[in-house]
Amino acid sequence: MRIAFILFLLIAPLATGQNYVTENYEKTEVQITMRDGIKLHTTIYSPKDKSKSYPILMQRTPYSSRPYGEGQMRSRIGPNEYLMKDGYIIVYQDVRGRWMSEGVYDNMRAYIPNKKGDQVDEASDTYDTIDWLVNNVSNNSGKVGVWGISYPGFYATYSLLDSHPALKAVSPQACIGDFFFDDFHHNGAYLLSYWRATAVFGYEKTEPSSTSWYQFPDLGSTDQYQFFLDNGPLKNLDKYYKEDNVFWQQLKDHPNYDEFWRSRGIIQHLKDIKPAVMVVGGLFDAEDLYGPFETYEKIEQRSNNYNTVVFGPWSHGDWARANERQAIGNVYFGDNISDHFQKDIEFNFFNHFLKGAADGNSGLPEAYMFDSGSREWKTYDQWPPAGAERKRMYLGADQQLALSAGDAFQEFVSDPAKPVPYSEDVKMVFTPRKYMTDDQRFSARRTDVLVYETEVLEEDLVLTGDILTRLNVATTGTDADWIVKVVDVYPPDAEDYQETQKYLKMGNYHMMVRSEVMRGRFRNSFENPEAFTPGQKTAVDLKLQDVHHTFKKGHKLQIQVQSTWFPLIDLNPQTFVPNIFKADASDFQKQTHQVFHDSYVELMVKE
Ligand code: PG9
Repeated sequence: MRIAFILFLLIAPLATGQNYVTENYEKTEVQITMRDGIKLHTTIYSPKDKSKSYPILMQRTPYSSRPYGEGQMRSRIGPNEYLMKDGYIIVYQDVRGRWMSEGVYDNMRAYIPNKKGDQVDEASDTYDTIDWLVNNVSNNSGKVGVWGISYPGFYATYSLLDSHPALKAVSPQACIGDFFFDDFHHNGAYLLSYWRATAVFGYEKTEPSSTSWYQFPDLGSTDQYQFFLDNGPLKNLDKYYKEDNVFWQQLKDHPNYDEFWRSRGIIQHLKDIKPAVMVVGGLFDAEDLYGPFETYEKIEQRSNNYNTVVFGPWSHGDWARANERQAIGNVYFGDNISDHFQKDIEFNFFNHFLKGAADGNSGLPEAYMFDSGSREWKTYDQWPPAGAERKRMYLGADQQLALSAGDAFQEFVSDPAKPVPYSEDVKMVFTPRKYMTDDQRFSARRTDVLVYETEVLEEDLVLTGDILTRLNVATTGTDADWIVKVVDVYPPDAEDYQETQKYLKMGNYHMMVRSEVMRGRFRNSFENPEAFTPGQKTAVDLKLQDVHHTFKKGHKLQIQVQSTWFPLIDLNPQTFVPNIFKADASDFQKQTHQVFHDSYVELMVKE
């Protein structure tokens, strides 16, 4: 009896959502013809109540326009239940070249400014789709919103370019900004942990398809660390892709930030935006963190439209799920945080601009930011908030964060044969999603990780905004990666949560707050990599994405520096080669690295 009841509780929300849609919406599927004649498969859910008109909410996706229950991953239809029940026309579209749509797919298709004749990109496809919808879908109010998470978030951002006049509100969420800084690379280091995901975009379908046409390689291992360590250089991985995976080939052929990647970045085009925008992201989003922060910031700098930002204590896409307790790994943040977002933030944003006065006064703040240390929402009229001052802390001797520079250095041996794991529990994953709050004690105790920390804080230290790092380093080699981690060291008597595994207690927990890598060859230019001169002191600058975190009294702020982070990122041979994707095993050399005590982090401290 008890099992059945539990199962009902688990399925009920889904069923409710599905039953509500079935009872109150009707579904049609159409092929909308683009200006170049290509037809895009579009699914339309319209309220059965035809006595009213409704705005349109659309998502364009490479992951199929079919919702949950028809073999797809979505747990429900629409951006959230509150909007569904308030009454919207919900539209999903397979983007060009994916699933049931015609045409040729182009991964992160480059935007074409000033398009001529039947030149097309995702902006023109969005424009042509919206034009058809407002002129052909019954009971539509003539106002359109677009939303999307992750890759659909990229298409949401894209809808802002050459936008249709009916497009009034857009919410890019965990939106990819640029594949050289989101998802597959971080500052030029390749995300090896994403390697299996290249299959999703690596193969062309031969005809419209309602079933996936690509296959994931069978690696025969659940231990991602050991699998990739045993496989050695990246070029040894080719054998796992049965036929040539186009995207994997592109990754190998374009190791630098060349025109192939630059042309596909969308951030550069974000100016003179007209629709209202609400950018949403997760402070612990391991896939797309660069994209949402950069999207909000560049729109804020170069447009006068209504532009707001929301960041919660979420991993990738958590805010769209109905999870009661919000926790990431061992760290618990609170209850009903996603529900609050859906009901009080996302609902108000779209209803204001698609059903209300559509002026700039949505009642929402400019920045709705969760503090991942004090575990509470805070709102600001700008981001980063006023009153935040840059404070410099030096990576000093004796594992201390110092207020003045030292003149010596600390050194460590970096061995590609025994790299620092990126987590204590490195399973074979599709993409890494849950490591960003993991306990960092395991790495702090390794001899190839340098540690610097404050004394026990005598009062709260509130960090907001980005963290700029200047590493002054030297190496016996000619290439190296530099990873910086910002860690909140809990006091010995910190409280435990139900998420805490039975063997792990939160006393002295080293919570990772932010982390980033700079592939040293790109320190001066992402387009033109440069070798290090052995033994020569060299500056490496590294920006860590924004944080919003109170290091509470009794905690310590800790910085960790290391040169391997495996297999989150691939191994740097530590000898300069033209293309690491084509390096030989003999190129991978143990080297000794030095970090000088005039290196520093610059934190934005909010008084
Ligand atoms: N940005 C996410 C992703 C991209 C490519 C491969 C795997 C994941 C996403 O769209 O979910």
